[in-house]
Amino acid sequence: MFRDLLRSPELEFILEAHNGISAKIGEEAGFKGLWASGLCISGQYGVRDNNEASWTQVLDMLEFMSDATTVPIMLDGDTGYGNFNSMRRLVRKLEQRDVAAVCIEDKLFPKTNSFIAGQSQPLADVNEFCGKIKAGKDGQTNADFSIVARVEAFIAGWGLGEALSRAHAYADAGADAILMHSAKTIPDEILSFMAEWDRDCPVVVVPTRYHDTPTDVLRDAGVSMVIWANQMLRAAVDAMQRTARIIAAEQSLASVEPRIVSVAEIFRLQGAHELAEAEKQYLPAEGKKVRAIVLAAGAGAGLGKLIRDRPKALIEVDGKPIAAHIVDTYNAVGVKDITMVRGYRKEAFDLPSVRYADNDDFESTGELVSLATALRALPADAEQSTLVSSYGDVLFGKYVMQTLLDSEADLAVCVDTNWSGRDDVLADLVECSAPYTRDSFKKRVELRSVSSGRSGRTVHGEWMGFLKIAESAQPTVRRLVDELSVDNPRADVPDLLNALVADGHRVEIIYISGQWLDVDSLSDVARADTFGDEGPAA
Ligand code: SPV
Ligand code: MG
Repeated sequence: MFRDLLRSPELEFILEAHNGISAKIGEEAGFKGLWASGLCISGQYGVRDNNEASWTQVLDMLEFMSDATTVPIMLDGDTGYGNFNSMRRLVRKLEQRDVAAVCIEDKLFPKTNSFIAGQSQPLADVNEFCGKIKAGKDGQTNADFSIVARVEAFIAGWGLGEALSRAHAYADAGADAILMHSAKTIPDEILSFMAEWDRDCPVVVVPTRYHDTPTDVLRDAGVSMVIWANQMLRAAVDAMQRTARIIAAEQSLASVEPRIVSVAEIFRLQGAHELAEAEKQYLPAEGKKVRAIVLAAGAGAGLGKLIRDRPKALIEVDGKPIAAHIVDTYNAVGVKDITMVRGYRKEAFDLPSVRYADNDDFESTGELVSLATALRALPADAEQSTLVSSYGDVLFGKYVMQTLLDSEADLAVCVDTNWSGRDDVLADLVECSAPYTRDSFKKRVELRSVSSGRSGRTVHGEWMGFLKIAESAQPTVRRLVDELSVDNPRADVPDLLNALVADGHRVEIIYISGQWLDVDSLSDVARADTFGDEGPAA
Protein backbone atom coordinates (compact mmCIF):
# COMPACT_ATOMS: atom_id res chain seq x y z
CA MET A 1 0.00 0.00 0.00
CA PHE A 2 2.81 2.41 0.80
CA ARG A 3 4.65 1.57 -2.38
CA ASP A 4 1.45 2.24 -4.30
CA LEU A 5 1.19 5.65 -2.64
CA LEU A 6 4.78 6.48 -3.58
CA ARG A 7 4.16 5.37 -7.13
CA SER A 8 0.69 6.86 -7.46
CA PRO A 9 0.23 9.32 -10.34
CA GLU A 10 -1.58 11.61 -7.89
CA LEU A 11 0.04 13.74 -5.23
CA GLU A 12 -0.47 11.76 -2.02
CA PHE A 13 -0.48 12.92 1.59
CA ILE A 14 0.53 11.25 4.82
CA LEU A 15 -0.09 12.61 8.30
CA GLU A 16 2.06 12.67 11.40
CA ALA A 17 1.09 10.40 14.26
CA HIS A 18 2.93 9.80 17.49
CA ASN A 19 1.03 7.07 19.30
CA GLY A 20 -1.78 4.58 18.81
CA ILE A 21 -4.67 6.97 19.25
CA SER A 22 -3.27 9.73 17.03
CA ALA A 23 -2.55 7.12 14.36
CA LYS A 24 -6.11 5.89 14.53
CA ILE A 25 -7.48 9.43 14.36
CA GLY A 26 -5.33 10.08 11.29
CA GLU A 27 -6.64 6.98 9.57
CA GLU A 28 -10.24 7.84 10.46
CA ALA A 29 -9.74 11.30 8.91
CA GLY A 30 -9.04 9.54 5.63
CA PHE A 31 -5.25 9.54 5.40
CA LYS A 32 -3.91 6.68 3.34
CA GLY A 33 -0.65 6.62 5.25
CA LEU A 34 1.01 7.90 8.42
CA TRP A 35 4.34 9.49 9.31
CA ALA A 36 5.74 8.28 12.61
CA SER A 37 7.61 11.52 13.26
CA GLY A 38 10.80 11.42 15.29
CA LEU A 39 10.12 14.94 16.58
CA CYS A 40 6.63 14.01 17.73
CA ILE A 41 7.34 10.56 19.15
CA SER A 42 10.19 11.97 21.19
CA GLY A 43 7.97 14.96 22.01
CA GLN A 44 5.13 12.85 23.33
CA TYR A 45 7.69 11.04 25.51
CA GLY A 46 8.73 14.49 26.75
CA VAL A 47 12.30 14.20 25.49
CA ARG A 48 14.32 15.97 22.80
CA ASP A 49 14.56 15.01 19.14
CA ASN A 50 18.20 14.01 19.69
CA ASN A 51 17.87 10.24 19.91
CA GLU A 52 17.18 10.57 23.60
CA ALA A 53 14.47 7.95 23.27
CA SER A 54 16.16 4.68 22.40
CA TRP A 55 15.25 3.12 19.09
CA THR A 56 13.54 0.23 20.82
CA GLN A 57 11.38 2.73 22.69
CA VAL A 58 10.45 4.22 19.33
CA LEU A 59 9.80 0.71 18.03
CA ASP A 60 7.49 -0.06 20.93
CA MET A 61 5.38 2.96 20.04
CA LEU A 62 5.37 1.91 16.39
CA GLU A 63 3.93 -1.41 17.45
CA PHE A 64 0.97 0.32 19.13
CA MET A 65 0.47 2.54 16.10
CA SER A 66 0.61 -0.41 13.75
CA ASP A 67 -1.86 -2.39 15.86
CA ALA A 68 -4.25 0.56 15.98
CA THR A 69 -4.39 1.11 12.21
CA THR A 70 -4.74 -0.51 8.83
CA VAL A 71 -3.00 2.12 6.70
CA PRO A 72 0.74 1.95 6.06
CA ILE A 73 3.16 3.73 8.39
CA MET A 74 6.51 5.22 7.49
CA LEU A 75 8.90 5.56 10.40
CA ASP A 76 11.05 8.64 10.61
CA GLY A 77 14.13 6.52 11.34
CA ASP A 78 16.49 9.48 11.88
CA THR A 79 19.96 8.29 10.83
CA GLY A 80 19.09 4.61 11.17
CA TYR A 81 20.28 4.72 14.80
CA GLY A 82 23.86 3.73 13.96
CA ASN A 83 25.70 2.25 11.00
CA PHE A 84 24.63 -0.15 8.20
CA ASN A 85 24.29 -2.97 10.71
CA SER A 86 21.86 -1.04 12.93
CA MET A 87 19.95 -0.14 9.78
CA ARG A 88 19.39 -3.70 8.59
CA ARG A 89 18.35 -4.80 12.06
CA LEU A 90 15.92 -1.87 12.25
CA VAL A 91 14.39 -2.87 8.92
CA ARG A 92 13.81 -6.44 10.14
CA LYS A 93 12.19 -5.22 13.34
CA LEU A 94 9.93 -2.82 11.45
CA GLU A 95 8.86 -5.57 9.07
CA GLN A 96 7.99 -7.75 12.03
CA ARG A 97 5.62 -5.01 13.21
CA ASP A 98 4.00 -4.48 9.82
CA VAL A 99 5.56 -1.05 9.43
CA ALA A 100 5.66 -0.28 5.72
CA ALA A 101 8.64 2.00 5.34
CA VAL A 102 11.49 3.81 6.98
CA CYS A 103 13.01 7.14 6.10
CA ILE A 104 16.63 7.75 7.01
CA GLU A 105 18.46 11.06 6.79
CA ASP A 106 22.08 11.70 5.81
CA LYS A 107 23.25 13.13 9.13
CA LEU A 108 25.28 11.78 12.04
CA PHE A 109 24.08 9.91 15.12
CA PRO A 110 22.90 11.33 17.50
CA LYS A 111 20.90 13.57 15.20
CA THR A 112 19.45 17.01 15.89
CA ASN A 113 16.15 18.24 14.50
CA SER A 114 16.61 19.97 11.15
CA PHE A 115 15.02 23.17 12.46
CA ILE A 116 17.55 23.58 15.27
CA ALA A 117 20.69 25.24 13.87
CA GLY A 118 20.42 23.15 10.73
CA GLN A 119 23.17 25.02 8.96
CA SER A 120 25.80 23.83 11.41
CA GLN A 121 24.80 20.19 11.20
CA PRO A 122 27.39 17.89 9.63
CA LEU A 123 26.19 15.58 6.87
CA ALA A 124 26.98 11.90 6.58
CA ASP A 125 29.60 10.69 4.15
CA VAL A 126 27.76 9.88 0.92
CA ASN A 127 29.32 6.44 0.50
CA GLU A 128 28.71 5.49 4.11
CA PHE A 129 25.06 6.55 3.75
CA CYS A 130 24.69 4.61 0.48
CA GLY A 131 26.00 1.53 2.29
CA LYS A 132 23.25 1.99 4.87
CA ILE A 133 20.58 2.17 2.17
CA LYS A 134 21.98 -0.94 0.47
CA ALA A 135 22.18 -2.87 3.74
CA GLY A 136 18.58 -1.97 4.48
CA LYS A 137 17.38 -3.02 1.03
CA ASP A 138 19.38 -6.25 1.16
CA GLY A 139 18.13 -6.95 4.67
CA GLN A 140 14.41 -6.57 4.01
CA THR A 141 12.52 -9.82 3.67
CA ASN A 142 9.32 -8.32 2.30
CA ALA A 143 9.77 -6.98 -1.22
CA ASP A 144 7.20 -4.24 -0.53
CA PHE A 145 9.12 -2.63 2.33
CA SER A 146 10.25 0.84 1.31
CA ILE A 147 13.33 2.83 2.21
CA VAL A 148 13.17 6.57 1.68
CA ALA A 149 16.47 8.46 1.63
CA ARG A 150 16.27 11.96 3.08
CA VAL A 151 18.65 14.57 1.76
CA GLU A 152 19.64 17.22 4.32
CA ALA A 153 21.90 19.17 2.00
CA PHE A 154 19.66 22.27 1.88
CA ILE A 155 19.14 22.11 5.65
CA ALA A 156 22.91 22.08 6.23
CA GLY A 157 23.35 25.09 3.96
CA TRP A 158 24.64 23.35 0.84
CA GLY A 159 23.39 24.28 -2.61
CA LEU A 160 21.42 22.55 -5.31
CA GLY A 161 24.48 20.73 -6.65
CA GLU A 162 25.12 18.90 -3.41
CA ALA A 163 21.41 18.12 -3.02
CA LEU A 164 21.22 16.68 -6.52
CA SER A 165 24.40 14.62 -6.34
CA ARG A 166 23.33 13.10 -3.03
CA ALA A 167 19.84 12.36 -4.35
CA HIS A 168 21.31 10.61 -7.39
CA ALA A 169 23.70 8.58 -5.25
CA TYR A 170 20.89 7.45 -2.94
CA ALA A 171 18.61 6.53 -5.83
CA ASP A 172 21.50 4.53 -7.30
CA ALA A 173 21.95 2.78 -3.95
CA GLY A 174 18.36 1.52 -4.18
CA ALA A 175 16.28 4.08 -2.29
CA ASP A 176 12.59 3.73 -3.12
CA ALA A 177 12.12 7.51 -2.89
CA ILE A 178 14.00 10.68 -2.06
CA LEU A 179 12.82 13.01 0.69
CA MET A 180 14.12 16.47 -0.09
CA HIS A 181 13.95 18.68 2.99
CA SER A 182 14.11 22.45 3.27
CA ALA A 183 13.88 24.81 6.22
CA LYS A 184 12.98 27.85 4.16
CA THR A 185 9.61 29.56 4.36
CA ILE A 186 9.29 29.54 0.59
CA PRO A 187 9.65 26.42 -1.53
CA ASP A 188 12.38 27.70 -3.84
CA GLU A 189 14.93 25.05 -2.88
CA ILE A 190 12.39 22.31 -3.42
CA LEU A 191 11.20 23.75 -6.73
CA SER A 192 14.76 24.15 -8.02
CA PHE A 193 15.47 20.52 -7.13
CA MET A 194 12.26 19.32 -8.78
CA ALA A 195 13.14 21.23 -11.95
CA GLU A 196 16.36 19.22 -12.25
CA TRP A 197 15.19 15.83 -10.97
CA ASP A 198 14.71 13.47 -13.89
CA ARG A 199 14.96 10.08 -12.23
CA ASP A 200 12.22 7.47 -11.95
CA CYS A 201 12.38 7.85 -8.19
CA PRO A 202 9.53 9.63 -6.39
CA VAL A 203 10.16 12.76 -4.33
CA VAL A 204 8.67 13.36 -0.90
CA VAL A 205 8.55 16.78 0.77
CA VAL A 206 7.79 18.20 4.22
CA PRO A 207 6.29 21.70 3.93
CA THR A 208 6.44 22.49 7.66
CA ARG A 209 8.20 25.81 7.08
CA TYR A 210 6.79 26.67 3.65
CA HIS A 211 3.28 25.91 4.87
CA ASP A 212 1.73 28.82 2.97
CA THR A 213 2.72 27.35 -0.36
CA PRO A 214 -0.39 26.31 -2.28
CA THR A 215 -0.41 22.54 -2.56
CA ASP A 216 -0.91 22.82 -6.31
CA VAL A 217 2.53 24.35 -6.61
CA LEU A 218 4.03 21.14 -5.20
CA ARG A 219 1.71 19.00 -7.30
CA ASP A 220 2.63 20.88 -10.47
CA ALA A 221 6.31 20.57 -9.64
CA GLY A 222 6.00 16.77 -9.74
CA VAL A 223 6.24 16.02 -6.04
CA SER A 224 4.85 12.55 -5.26
CA MET A 225 4.10 12.73 -1.57
CA VAL A 226 3.61 15.44 1.05
CA ILE A 227 4.19 14.75 4.73
CA TRP A 228 2.18 16.89 7.18
CA ALA A 229 4.88 16.21 9.71
CA ASN A 230 3.91 17.45 13.17
CA GLN A 231 0.43 18.99 13.24
CA MET A 232 -1.22 16.27 15.34
CA LEU A 233 1.14 16.71 18.27
CA ARG A 234 1.03 20.48 18.03
CA ALA A 235 -2.78 20.48 17.97
CA ALA A 236 -2.90 18.12 20.94
CA VAL A 237 -0.45 20.25 22.91
CA ASP A 238 -2.50 23.36 22.21
CA ALA A 239 -5.69 21.65 23.41
CA MET A 240 -4.00 20.21 26.48
CA GLN A 241 -2.43 23.52 27.47
CA ARG A 242 -5.74 25.38 27.19
CA THR A 243 -7.64 22.68 29.05
CA ALA A 244 -5.09 22.38 31.83
CA ARG A 245 -5.03 26.14 32.37
CA ILE A 246 -8.82 26.38 32.59
CA ILE A 247 -9.16 23.48 35.02
CA ALA A 248 -6.36 24.86 37.17
CA ALA A 249 -7.89 28.35 37.26
CA GLU A 250 -11.52 27.34 37.74
CA GLN A 251 -11.03 24.33 40.04
CA SER A 252 -13.94 22.84 38.17
CA LEU A 253 -14.61 20.82 35.03
CA ALA A 254 -17.80 22.67 34.19
CA SER A 255 -16.54 24.87 31.38
CA VAL A 256 -14.12 22.41 29.79
CA GLU A 257 -16.53 19.48 29.70
CA PRO A 258 -18.53 20.72 26.67
CA ARG A 259 -15.29 21.46 24.78
CA ILE A 260 -13.62 18.07 25.04
CA VAL A 261 -14.55 14.67 23.64
CA SER A 262 -16.64 12.35 25.76
CA VAL A 263 -15.17 9.41 27.60
CA ALA A 264 -17.38 7.31 25.33
CA GLU A 265 -15.40 8.62 22.35
CA ILE A 266 -12.19 7.42 23.99
CA PHE A 267 -13.78 4.00 24.50
CA ARG A 268 -14.79 3.99 20.83
CA LEU A 269 -11.28 4.82 19.66
CA GLN A 270 -9.94 2.07 21.91
CA GLY A 271 -12.32 -0.43 20.32
CA ALA A 272 -14.24 -1.21 23.51
CA HIS A 273 -17.16 -2.49 21.46
CA GLU A 274 -15.09 -5.25 19.90
CA LEU A 275 -14.04 -6.47 23.32
CA ALA A 276 -17.64 -6.55 24.54
CA GLU A 277 -18.56 -8.69 21.52
CA ALA A 278 -15.57 -10.97 22.05
CA GLU A 279 -16.49 -11.45 25.68
CA LYS A 280 -19.87 -12.76 24.60
CA GLN A 281 -18.11 -15.22 22.34
CA TYR A 282 -15.29 -16.39 24.58
CA LEU A 283 -16.16 -15.87 28.24
CA PRO A 284 -18.35 -18.41 29.99
CA ALA A 285 -21.91 -17.11 30.18
CA GLU A 286 -22.36 -15.00 33.27
CA GLY A 287 -24.53 -16.40 36.01
CA LYS A 288 -27.84 -14.69 36.57
CA LYS A 289 -27.46 -11.31 38.17
CA VAL A 290 -28.51 -11.35 41.80
CA ARG A 291 -30.44 -8.44 43.30
CA ALA A 292 -31.02 -8.04 47.01
CA ILE A 293 -34.05 -6.58 48.76
CA VAL A 294 -33.58 -5.46 52.35
CA LEU A 295 -36.75 -4.86 54.33
CA ALA A 296 -35.94 -2.02 56.69
CA ALA A 297 -39.16 0.00 57.00
CA GLY A 298 -39.97 -0.80 60.62
CA ALA A 299 -38.96 1.26 63.63
CA GLY A 300 -37.97 -1.59 65.96
CA ALA A 301 -39.55 -1.78 69.36
CA GLY A 302 -37.61 -2.49 72.53
CA LEU A 303 -34.65 -0.36 71.62
CA GLY A 304 -35.56 2.78 73.53
CA LYS A 305 -33.76 5.97 72.65
CA LEU A 306 -31.54 4.20 70.13
CA ILE A 307 -34.39 4.49 67.65
CA ARG A 308 -35.54 7.99 68.50
CA ASP A 309 -34.03 9.51 65.36
CA ARG A 310 -33.37 6.48 63.22
CA PRO A 311 -34.82 3.05 62.46
CA LYS A 312 -33.32 -0.08 63.87
CA ALA A 313 -31.47 -0.78 60.61
CA LEU A 314 -29.40 2.35 61.17
CA ILE A 315 -28.30 1.66 64.73
CA GLU A 316 -24.53 1.66 64.79
CA VAL A 317 -22.78 -1.50 65.72
CA ASP A 318 -19.05 -1.94 65.44
CA GLY A 319 -18.59 1.52 63.97
CA LYS A 320 -21.31 1.62 61.33
CA PRO A 321 -25.04 1.15 60.86
CA ILE A 322 -26.44 -2.37 60.71
CA ALA A 323 -27.66 -1.68 57.18
CA ALA A 324 -24.12 -0.74 56.11
CA HIS A 325 -22.83 -4.08 57.42
CA ILE A 326 -25.57 -5.80 55.45
CA VAL A 327 -24.61 -3.93 52.26
CA ASP A 328 -20.94 -4.85 52.80
CA THR A 329 -21.74 -8.52 53.23
CA TYR A 330 -23.90 -8.54 50.12
CA ASN A 331 -21.08 -6.82 48.23
CA ALA A 332 -18.61 -9.36 49.55
CA VAL A 333 -20.57 -12.17 47.89
CA GLY A 334 -20.85 -10.22 44.64
CA VAL A 335 -24.33 -8.73 45.10
CA LYS A 336 -24.14 -5.07 44.20
CA ASP A 337 -27.74 -4.29 43.29
CA ILE A 338 -29.45 -3.64 46.61
CA THR A 339 -32.93 -2.21 47.12
CA MET A 340 -33.68 -1.12 50.65
CA VAL A 341 -37.23 -0.46 51.77
CA ARG A 342 -37.42 2.38 54.23
CA GLY A 343 -40.33 3.78 56.19
CA TYR A 344 -39.73 4.91 59.75
CA ARG A 345 -37.33 7.90 59.78
CA LYS A 346 -36.60 7.32 56.13
CA GLU A 347 -34.65 10.57 55.85
CA ALA A 348 -31.98 9.09 58.11
CA PHE A 349 -30.83 6.67 55.38
CA ASP A 350 -27.77 7.91 53.54
CA LEU A 351 -25.99 4.78 52.38
CA PRO A 352 -24.43 5.22 48.94
CA SER A 353 -25.01 2.84 46.03
CA VAL A 354 -28.34 1.62 47.38
CA ARG A 355 -31.73 1.94 45.67
CA TYR A 356 -34.41 3.07 48.09
CA ALA A 357 -38.08 2.14 47.96
CA ASP A 358 -40.39 3.84 50.43
CA ASN A 359 -43.22 2.22 52.33
CA ASP A 360 -44.74 5.31 53.90
CA ASP A 361 -47.56 3.22 55.41
CA PHE A 362 -45.07 1.23 57.43
CA GLU A 363 -47.07 1.69 60.61
CA SER A 364 -50.21 0.10 59.27
CA THR A 365 -48.72 -2.43 56.88
CA GLY A 366 -46.61 -5.57 57.08
CA GLU A 367 -43.55 -6.90 55.31
CA LEU A 368 -45.35 -7.94 52.14
CA VAL A 369 -46.43 -4.38 51.38
CA SER A 370 -42.76 -3.43 51.77
CA LEU A 371 -41.70 -6.32 49.54
CA ALA A 372 -44.26 -5.27 46.93
CA THR A 373 -42.88 -1.72 47.09
CA ALA A 374 -39.37 -3.06 46.51
CA LEU A 375 -40.45 -5.24 43.59
CA ARG A 376 -42.05 -2.23 41.93
CA ALA A 377 -38.86 -0.19 42.42
CA LEU A 378 -36.67 -2.72 40.61
CA PRO A 379 -35.73 -2.06 36.99
CA ALA A 380 -37.66 -3.99 34.36
CA ASP A 381 -34.82 -6.41 33.67
CA ALA A 382 -34.93 -7.55 37.30
CA GLU A 383 -37.47 -10.09 36.13
CA GLN A 384 -34.57 -11.93 34.53
CA SER A 385 -32.53 -12.03 37.70
CA THR A 386 -32.36 -13.92 40.93
CA LEU A 387 -33.72 -12.05 43.94
CA VAL A 388 -32.77 -12.49 47.54
CA SER A 389 -34.67 -10.87 50.36
CA SER A 390 -33.54 -10.28 53.92
CA TYR A 391 -34.32 -8.11 56.94
CA GLY A 392 -32.72 -4.79 57.75
CA ASP A 393 -32.02 -5.82 61.32
CA VAL A 394 -30.39 -9.16 60.59
CA LEU A 395 -26.62 -9.32 60.34
CA PHE A 396 -25.19 -12.32 58.59
CA GLY A 397 -21.91 -13.81 57.54
CA LYS A 398 -20.83 -14.22 53.92
CA TYR A 399 -21.06 -17.97 54.24
CA VAL A 400 -24.81 -17.84 54.96
CA MET A 401 -25.58 -15.80 51.87
CA GLN A 402 -23.17 -17.71 49.65
CA THR A 403 -24.77 -21.00 50.65
CA LEU A 404 -28.21 -19.63 49.86
CA LEU A 405 -27.09 -18.27 46.49
CA ASP A 406 -25.41 -21.56 45.61
CA SER A 407 -28.73 -23.37 45.92
CA GLU A 408 -30.11 -24.48 42.58
CA ALA A 409 -33.71 -24.50 43.79
CA ASP A 410 -36.21 -21.96 42.46
CA LEU A 411 -37.09 -20.98 46.02
CA ALA A 412 -34.84 -21.48 49.00
CA VAL A 413 -34.61 -20.34 52.60
CA CYS A 414 -31.90 -20.68 55.23
CA VAL A 415 -32.93 -22.34 58.46
CA ASP A 416 -30.81 -22.40 61.59
CA THR A 417 -30.80 -25.77 63.35
CA ASN A 418 -29.62 -24.10 66.51
CA TRP A 419 -32.98 -22.67 67.56
CA SER A 420 -33.89 -24.26 70.84
CA GLY A 421 -32.78 -21.48 73.13
CA ARG A 422 -34.57 -18.82 71.10
CA ASP A 423 -37.47 -16.70 72.21
CA ASP A 424 -40.20 -18.75 70.57
CA VAL A 425 -42.60 -15.84 70.41
CA LEU A 426 -40.35 -13.61 68.31
CA ALA A 427 -38.57 -16.31 66.31
CA ASP A 428 -39.99 -17.64 63.04
CA LEU A 429 -39.88 -21.37 63.66
CA VAL A 430 -40.18 -23.82 60.80
CA GLU A 431 -41.28 -27.33 60.22
CA CYS A 432 -39.50 -29.09 57.39
CA SER A 433 -39.87 -32.32 55.43
CA ALA A 434 -36.92 -33.78 57.35
CA PRO A 435 -34.87 -32.77 60.36
CA TYR A 436 -31.26 -31.73 60.06
CA THR A 437 -28.88 -34.66 60.00
CA ARG A 438 -25.21 -34.83 59.18
CA ASP A 439 -26.02 -35.90 55.65
CA SER A 440 -28.68 -33.23 55.11
CA PHE A 441 -26.54 -31.67 52.43
CA LYS A 442 -27.21 -34.73 50.26
CA LYS A 443 -30.98 -34.60 50.69
CA ARG A 444 -33.67 -32.34 49.47
CA VAL A 445 -35.43 -30.91 52.46
CA GLU A 446 -38.52 -28.80 51.93
CA LEU A 447 -40.38 -26.25 53.94
CA ARG A 448 -43.68 -27.37 55.44
CA SER A 449 -44.67 -24.30 57.44
CA VAL A 450 -43.31 -21.30 59.25
CA SER A 451 -44.80 -19.33 62.12
CA SER A 452 -43.75 -17.53 65.24
CA GLY A 453 -44.20 -19.44 68.46
CA ARG A 454 -44.09 -23.17 69.01
CA SER A 455 -47.62 -23.99 70.08
CA GLY A 456 -47.09 -27.73 70.03
CA ARG A 457 -45.79 -27.96 66.42
CA THR A 458 -42.83 -29.96 65.29
CA VAL A 459 -39.95 -27.50 64.89
CA HIS A 460 -36.80 -28.20 62.90
CA GLY A 461 -35.20 -24.82 63.01
CA GLU A 462 -35.49 -21.06 62.83
CA TRP A 463 -35.91 -19.04 59.67
CA MET A 464 -34.02 -15.79 59.90
CA GLY A 465 -35.42 -13.95 56.92
CA PHE A 466 -33.33 -15.07 53.95
CA LEU A 467 -35.32 -16.01 50.89
CA LYS A 468 -33.90 -16.73 47.46
CA ILE A 469 -36.22 -16.36 44.49
CA ALA A 470 -34.88 -17.59 41.16
CA GLU A 471 -36.01 -15.99 37.89
CA SER A 472 -38.41 -18.88 37.23
CA ALA A 473 -40.20 -18.36 40.56
CA GLN A 474 -40.56 -14.61 40.27
CA PRO A 475 -43.94 -14.51 38.51
CA THR A 476 -45.50 -16.70 41.21
CA VAL A 477 -43.92 -14.72 44.02
CA ARG A 478 -44.91 -11.38 42.52
CA ARG A 479 -48.50 -12.55 42.10
CA LEU A 480 -48.75 -13.93 45.63
CA VAL A 481 -47.15 -10.85 47.17
CA ASP A 482 -49.79 -8.69 45.50
CA GLU A 483 -52.71 -10.96 46.41
CA LEU A 484 -51.69 -11.51 50.00
CA SER A 485 -50.88 -7.89 50.73
CA VAL A 486 -54.23 -6.78 49.32
CA ASP A 487 -56.08 -9.42 51.37
CA ASN A 488 -54.20 -8.49 54.51
CA PRO A 489 -52.03 -5.37 54.49
CA ARG A 490 -50.27 -6.62 57.59
CA ALA A 491 -49.16 -9.88 56.00
CA ASP A 492 -45.50 -10.76 56.48
CA VAL A 493 -42.97 -12.81 54.55
CA PRO A 494 -43.83 -16.00 56.51
CA ASP A 495 -47.37 -15.65 55.12
CA LEU A 496 -45.86 -15.67 51.65
CA LEU A 497 -43.79 -18.77 52.43
CA ASN A 498 -46.82 -20.63 53.77
CA ALA A 499 -48.88 -19.61 50.76
CA LEU A 500 -46.16 -20.86 48.41
CA VAL A 501 -46.13 -24.22 50.20
CA ALA A 502 -49.93 -24.36 50.19
CA ASP A 503 -49.91 -23.73 46.43
CA GLY A 504 -47.63 -26.73 45.98
CA HIS A 505 -44.35 -24.90 45.39
CA ARG A 506 -41.18 -26.44 46.70
CA VAL A 507 -39.24 -24.15 49.03
CA GLU A 508 -35.86 -25.72 49.67
CA ILE A 509 -34.41 -25.70 53.15
CA ILE A 510 -30.75 -24.92 53.55
CA TYR A 511 -29.73 -25.88 57.05
CA ILE A 512 -27.11 -23.71 58.64
CA SER A 513 -25.87 -23.17 62.14
CA GLY A 514 -25.25 -19.67 63.45
CA GLN A 515 -23.35 -16.97 61.53
CA TRP A 516 -26.24 -14.51 61.79
CA LEU A 517 -27.74 -12.24 64.38
CA ASP A 518 -31.01 -10.37 64.57
CA VAL A 519 -31.06 -7.19 66.54
CA ASP A 520 -34.22 -7.10 68.62
CA SER A 521 -33.05 -5.83 71.97
CA LEU A 522 -30.39 -3.77 73.63
CA SER A 523 -28.47 -6.91 74.50
CA ASP A 524 -28.55 -7.88 70.80
CA VAL A 525 -26.99 -4.51 70.01
CA ALA A 526 -24.20 -5.27 72.43
CA ARG A 527 -23.71 -8.73 70.90
CA ALA A 528 -23.77 -7.27 67.41
CA ASP A 529 -20.80 -5.11 68.31
CA THR A 530 -18.63 -8.19 68.35
CA PHE A 531 -20.49 -10.10 65.65
CA GLY A 532 -17.67 -9.70 63.19
CA ASP A 533 -15.20 -11.25 65.66
CA GLU A 534 -17.22 -14.36 66.18
CA GLY A 535 -16.90 -16.29 63.01
CA PRO A 536 -14.34 -16.52 60.25
CA ALA A 537 -16.92 -16.01 57.53
CA ALA A 538 -18.65 -13.01 59.07
C1 SPV B 1 10.10 14.85 12.04
O1 SPV B 1 8.89 15.02 11.94
O2 SPV B 1 10.63 14.39 13.04
C2 SPV B 1 10.97 15.22 10.96
C3 SPV B 1 10.60 16.31 10.08
O3 SPV B 1 12.02 14.65 10.84
S1 SPV B 1 11.38 17.68 10.68
O4 SPV B 1 10.95 17.92 12.05
O5 SPV B 1 10.99 18.73 9.78
O6 SPV B 1 12.81 17.46 10.63
MG1 MG C 1 12.61 13.64 12.43
